[in-house]
Amino acid sequence: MKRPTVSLAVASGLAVIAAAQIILPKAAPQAAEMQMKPPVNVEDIKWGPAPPTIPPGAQLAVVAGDPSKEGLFTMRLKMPANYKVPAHNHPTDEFVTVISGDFRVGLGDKLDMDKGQSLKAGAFGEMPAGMNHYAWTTEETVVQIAGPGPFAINYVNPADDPSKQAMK
Ligand SMILES: [Cu+2]
Repeated sequence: MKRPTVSLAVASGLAVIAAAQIILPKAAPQAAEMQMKPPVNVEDIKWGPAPPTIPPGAQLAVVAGDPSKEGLFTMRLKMPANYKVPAHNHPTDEFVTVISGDFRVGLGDKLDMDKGQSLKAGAFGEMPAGMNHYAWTTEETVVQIAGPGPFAINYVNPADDPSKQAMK
């Protein structure tokens, strides 16, 4: 009794695969492969100075997409010990994964090192668009930031914007 049932399941499974192969356009996987950048190991990630919109001393690596444009992006931010990002928000949702170090994050309108949470390697945080938050480090820390672009930082106190401080 059981055998016919099993072979029927296998047969219907094969039918689904066959149907999928007919339905899926052949060009789609090829186009995706052409756009895909090869996977990289951590030592092959290319770092550069972070933009002047965040405090000096950090390094940035864009690993996918373009944070300055519309569409999904993924980037990494390497911060030295005792690095501080004053209270700010983003016009888009921000998804943060801690790669290494100790990333301290708090919610609110002013950086307060008595509040906040210590996030270690593997930790994840979601900052909804418009929510004020701040961050600091106690050791060299790497975070991965992903989300829909364009990525921008609005400092709660405009005087905290390092790109404006540099112009003075
Ligand atoms: Cu942020």
